[in-house]
Amino acid sequence: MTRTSRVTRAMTLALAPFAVAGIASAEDSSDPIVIPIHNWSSQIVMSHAIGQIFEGMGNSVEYVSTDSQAVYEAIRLGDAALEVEVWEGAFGASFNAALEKGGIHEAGNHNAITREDWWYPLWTKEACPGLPDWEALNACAAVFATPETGEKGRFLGGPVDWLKHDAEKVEALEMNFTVVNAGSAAALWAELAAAEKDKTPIVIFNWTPNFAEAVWPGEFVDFPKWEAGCDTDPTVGPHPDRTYDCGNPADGYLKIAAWDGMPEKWPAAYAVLQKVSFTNPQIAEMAKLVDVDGMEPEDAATAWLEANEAVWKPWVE
Ligand code: TMO
Repeated sequence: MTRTSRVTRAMTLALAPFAVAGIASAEDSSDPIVIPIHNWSSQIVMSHAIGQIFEGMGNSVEYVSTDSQAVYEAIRLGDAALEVEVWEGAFGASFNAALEKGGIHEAGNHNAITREDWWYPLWTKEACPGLPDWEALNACAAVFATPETGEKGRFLGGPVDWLKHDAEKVEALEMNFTVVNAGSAAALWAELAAAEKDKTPIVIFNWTPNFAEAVWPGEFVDFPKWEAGCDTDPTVGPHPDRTYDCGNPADGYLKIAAWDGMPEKWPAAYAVLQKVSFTNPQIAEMAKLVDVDGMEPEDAATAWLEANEAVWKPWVE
């Protein structure tokens, strides 16, 4: 940016105090608000719900399919405007790295508690009664063995971009398991449904809030408790010389992130975004509309907004 344009910009800001304060005179840019879409249902439905609220205010919105880790760099650079679901377990590290570089900030925090980790449906406990303890799971590894994993137990992880470091965890805790990554969230539910038919023991990656908890009662595996730095600092966690020797946060946050340029470019939409806050049951319901009821995410978002006006209308008024 040249010196002249920097001065012009500063003057524009000085002359437009109302715009800066977010009062009615602030006009949102007609450029589309780019909302990134990932590969699990609640995020897709929530993105469309918030996008449809913005469209109802007269904004234009563009949905772009984006890698769920790279998105924080994209937002920092202004290529995407916001992220509606920053899960602490999966994305805390990428979000923090982007925060440190600058250009992105926390715009809100859902009234939700999240957990993402190894999980099993309750019938699995019959074959491995010491669950949910991780050492009991490890002692039962043979129960989860498949031709694909030989003598080792099979752990079905999520798509690789969720970057759960399951293989690192297996190594750090010396577990008798092999990690197999599912190609999609839908592949996790398909395997779970298949295992349910004859109550085959199975351990997969799962999370809450999610529709799955209403369909398949189950439990998360209890690993050594997450402590900040367990993923980066070998001294943190039970093994003083290893990283990833711990579980994921059991009471993780779910935040909303935004590009630093958003408040100035789309002040009205940003003011709404700051008020957005969904609860565990609301988020689980958004996923259910797609994963159980089979709706398209756009239609699920519209249906959710129609059924829940009392939740979101006050954010817009
Ligand atoms: C990122 N996820 C919510 C699927 O764990």
